[in-house]
Amino acid sequence: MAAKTGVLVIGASGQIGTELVLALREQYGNQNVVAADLKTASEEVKESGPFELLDVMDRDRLHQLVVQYNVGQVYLLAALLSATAEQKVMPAWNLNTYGLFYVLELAREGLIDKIYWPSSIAVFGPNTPKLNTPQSTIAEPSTVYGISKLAGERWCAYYHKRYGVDVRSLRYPGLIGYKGKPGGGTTDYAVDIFHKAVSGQAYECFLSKRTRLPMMYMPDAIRATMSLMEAPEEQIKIRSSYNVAAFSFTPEELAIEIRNHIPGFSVTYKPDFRQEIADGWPSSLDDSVAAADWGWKNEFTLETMTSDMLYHLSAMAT
Ligand code: NAD
Ligand code: AKB
Repeated sequence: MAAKTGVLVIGASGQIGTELVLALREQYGNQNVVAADLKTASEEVKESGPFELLDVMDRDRLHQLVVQYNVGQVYLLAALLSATAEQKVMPAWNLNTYGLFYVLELAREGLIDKIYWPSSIAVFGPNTPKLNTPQSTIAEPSTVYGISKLAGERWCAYYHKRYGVDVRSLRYPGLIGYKGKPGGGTTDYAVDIFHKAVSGQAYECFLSKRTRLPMMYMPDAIRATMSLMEAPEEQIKIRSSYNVAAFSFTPEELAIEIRNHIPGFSVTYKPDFRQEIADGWPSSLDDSVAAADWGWKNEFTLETMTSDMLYHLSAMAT
């Protein structure tokens, strides 16, 4: 049987998809990587290869696209993130878990070969050790988003063990990038703050100044995702989801770092409901298992991420 060369990215118009589609197209060829989403994609994504409207909850349409494009790999990014999910509890649970089920079922039926599905630091909760959170530890999430991600992790491990499905996953920390806007998460402040800084405006932060969270720059997140997916199967020993880390900071530390480039930049703090979500998450992660299994190592630091973000956003503004 001919190899399945198609790659389908579901949720391609979001913060990660906007960048991941372009990286996958470089790797696998523009015409082989199909971007799909409920909403239209960036011009760069639409102009560089195929784009299809898709509601992942529509199983017939999902099946049709997989056959039409000879899809071997699916990257399932469609989800409702932590802050939005607290406002839309049942829709979030349904999308975040059934969307995954439908894709896992395609693999169980032999229609696709490999799945990438992101989990999150949100699987941890207030009882988890906060510093250097281990790969395996107490995970008692208190948000609908975290509960849905933890359930998803367990289903990934189950489908791998029971049916041999090649599903791979990372627990992303908060992701920071300049191409796509964040979509309703608790770590969104760390992107919004850059947009305000570059446009010469003050920023009102919805988390307190001393809330320390793990974060990662998007180029590292894309590299981690693609390395995980390309690693030989025998190296992938964790089939729930791998901790991956880069750096941690508080809003105050990020503001100080931005001020090294834009001295007059001002930030005020007005915590809202997202503070409680952030308070339940780790401050830093131990990613030594990912390092040992498939060679993960971040490249960007807080300092290099900040100067790169400011460079690109300033260039885009002129
Ligand atoms: P996002 O909200 O920016 O993008 C999600 C995309 O999914 C959107 O374009 C949306 O239109 C699409 N979508 C929603 N419902 C859909 C449906 N029914 N069918 C098809 N598409 C649908 O999210 P993101 O930041 O790009 O995150 C992608 C994945 O990574 C999610 O699973 C998220 O939980 C996970 N993650 C993200 C971060 C982060 O910091 N961005 C951190 C941890 C985990
Ligand atoms: C969110 O804040 O919801 C996401 C995440 C860490 O999963 N960025």
